[in-house]
Amino acid sequence: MRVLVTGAAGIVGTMLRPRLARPGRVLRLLDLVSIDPGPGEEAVTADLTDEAAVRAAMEDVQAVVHLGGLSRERPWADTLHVNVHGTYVLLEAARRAGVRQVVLAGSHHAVGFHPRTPDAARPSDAEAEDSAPDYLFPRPDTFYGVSKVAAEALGSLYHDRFGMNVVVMRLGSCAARPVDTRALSTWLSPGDGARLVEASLVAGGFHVVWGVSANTRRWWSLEEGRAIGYHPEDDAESYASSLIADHGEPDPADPVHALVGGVFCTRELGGVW
Ligand code: 15L
Repeated sequence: MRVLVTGAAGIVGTMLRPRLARPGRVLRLLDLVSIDPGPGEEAVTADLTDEAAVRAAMEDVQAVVHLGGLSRERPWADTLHVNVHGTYVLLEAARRAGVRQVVLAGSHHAVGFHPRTPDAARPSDAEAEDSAPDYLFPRPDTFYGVSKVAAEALGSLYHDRFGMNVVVMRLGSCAARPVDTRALSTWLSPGDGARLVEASLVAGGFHVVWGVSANTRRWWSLEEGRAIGYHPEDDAESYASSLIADHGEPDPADPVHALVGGVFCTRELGGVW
């Protein structure tokens, strides 16, 4: 099986690359910057918005993990071109090549303006601690968040039109370790990121799942993730005492903690930060 991984040299791609290696699986690593391929890997240097290059990269591919694109806020034109058009180019190339399985890196910033507890009187998840349900309606916090809503919409369209199996991961804070007290709730460990991609690579249908570890303090549902076979093993709580000693207890009234998108909700729209 050959899996095309876009954005393979990025932060998430670099963490996932060794964890997605399997006997009998070839990872075709695509990025703007050149990559030195190891055993079981192939490298393609290409721009995601270059239709001919992406079509060529799709040859003999059975599945795609799309991590490429801008991962933070940028001016509208850049976000539209790279994230929205780039995702269209990727899905269209996948369709033409007959690829049936696509995993898209979405983001919680697609729903960033939702408050942490949308409606306390109406528990929206079977688990009390998960106050943000799966399939939360889009409420982006940035142009970046809008582009991730568009990725969800494009994934849904290609599923309904062409029967492609698509999972969009609403990724939290994917890093080697949680870097601040917010991430005690939003952290996605590299190991759990790989577990989520593996589950997504065999899921049928169209799904939007939260990309979050089994954090004690999480407030995002794991129900849909579990339904596709994602069983996270890590918990940011093991970093809680040192992070709280350094930064203090999280203040639930602070927008950083009160809104799903945290600081993305308050920083300059379309700025470079
Ligand atoms: C994201 O979606 C970004 O890609 C990443 O840079 C982080 O800022 C993350 O969200 C987060 O909010 O923790």
